Amino acid sequence: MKINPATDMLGVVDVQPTFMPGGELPVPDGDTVVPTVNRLLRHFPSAFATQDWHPPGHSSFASAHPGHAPGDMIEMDYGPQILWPDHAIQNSAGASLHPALDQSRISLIIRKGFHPGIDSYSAFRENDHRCSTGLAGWLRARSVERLFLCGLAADFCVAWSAEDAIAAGFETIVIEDATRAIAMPLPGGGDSAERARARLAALGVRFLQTNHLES
Ligand code: VGL
Ligand code: ZN
Repeated sequence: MKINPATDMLGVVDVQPTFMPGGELPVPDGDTVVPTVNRLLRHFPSAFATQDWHPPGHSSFASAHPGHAPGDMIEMDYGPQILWPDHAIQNSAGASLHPALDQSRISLIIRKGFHPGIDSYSAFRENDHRCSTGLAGWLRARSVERLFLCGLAADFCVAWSAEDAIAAGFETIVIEDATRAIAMPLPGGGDSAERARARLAALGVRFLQTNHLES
């Protein structure tokens, strides 16, 4: 697939040490996406990144809900919420963008999850589905028609971003070898990675490998 620099954009989701082995919410092999994402970045004249950015005691942390453990599901006013280990704490080393990420073409960084009571997986809006990050407007102002997504985690922040990108009218492509999934087992069988992929495919999201892109 040929990249059109005028109308294509790359989004780099949550490439932060907190989501990598040794971090607080490690995605298996999460660190292995960094060189692939850097290779991808060379195809695009400009890109944006997201950064999970939680205050201490954030409501998505199991530690903020006595009696609960990471992986538990609770009901928030905006719907069901999976509880996570404390992660991506503002200003911690783990919350920085990965030091080996080539940021030379990243012109926008969207921080998400900073409201203490609302989690935010998607680059476009918070999990209450009300507060917008303004990303759709930024993309439209830059004449973007097609959005390529990579980063972590494939089944949460990348998947929710892809879903909102389609809803906002962007052609949406996930670069599969530049993502890794948490793959949490789910009640009823299967895991979050399989479910997310099927949900996205049904919405019209396409999946591609880095070596199928040319600039
Ligand atoms: C993420 C869970 C909690 C992600 C962020 O980046 O996919 N997942 N916060
Ligand atoms: Zn988070």
